[in-house]
Amino acid sequence: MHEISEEQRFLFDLQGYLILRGAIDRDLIDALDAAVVENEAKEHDESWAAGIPVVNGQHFSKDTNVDNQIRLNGLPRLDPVFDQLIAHPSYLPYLKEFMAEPQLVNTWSISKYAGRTATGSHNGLPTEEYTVRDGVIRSPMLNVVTMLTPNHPGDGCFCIIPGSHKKNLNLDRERWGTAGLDTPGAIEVTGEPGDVMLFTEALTHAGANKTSKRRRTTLQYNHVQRNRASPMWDHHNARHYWMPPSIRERFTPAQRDLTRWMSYTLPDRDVPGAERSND
Ligand SMILES: O=C(O)CCC(=O)C(=O)O
Repeated sequence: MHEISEEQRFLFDLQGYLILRGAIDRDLIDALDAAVVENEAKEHDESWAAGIPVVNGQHFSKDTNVDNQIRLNGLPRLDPVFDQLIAHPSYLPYLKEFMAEPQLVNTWSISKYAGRTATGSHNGLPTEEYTVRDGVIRSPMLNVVTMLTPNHPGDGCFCIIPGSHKKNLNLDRERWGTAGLDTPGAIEVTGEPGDVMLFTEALTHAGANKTSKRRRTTLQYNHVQRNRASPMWDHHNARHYWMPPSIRERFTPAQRDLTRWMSYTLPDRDVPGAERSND
């Protein structure tokens, strides 16, 4: 198992991210990139997800509702080549070091084309949930970004505020929400195909303004700590968690709200890509 150095632990805690240069082999990067290009060019049958409450324009397998950008969601459903990044040995030791027991949640690609403007600053994890106790770093949500194309200045790179996972004040959203690199403290994360950035989701991040013409693509593989994925620690009871619509329809609005994740599941539907699991 790869040993995480003292400097890397220090830097991850100080900055909220680490960059692993040349982490993924070029052959795999090329295969992943080809799969993104192929899936961006294809029409996807989205009917399997119809009727799930949060499924709207932003949450399709292929999301084109933002100008000059294509986002693909749920990558292993789209092509088995994407499986190869799951638990990739170049970064798995870091997930274990900073999360203890990581579990993969969403996977998505983002390709930006000429004219894509800066995206909104956000963090997926409240800052108080990033902790260091007795020398142990814990980020219950940790995202891994793999660069498939050059991410050079002006390509619409990831834009982050180093150290913001420990910030005590918020910037005014109206004024700075989509200010990209003009946001106080923001820097652009640049690199080459095969470079990986891993960051605590408590870190404030966004996309910088794109001024170049070429396509820029990254893959995001997001992870949560096992305790956030409760069926993992309560596996002996997990089968009892979900209640079908026939039971939930008798619930009050407050009861339905408290169990609304149950509406987001696909209990008896076919999911595209699943047939490949028997290959
Ligand atoms: O690549 C970008 O524009 C940033 C993407 C981002 O913030 C995200 O996927 O959460």
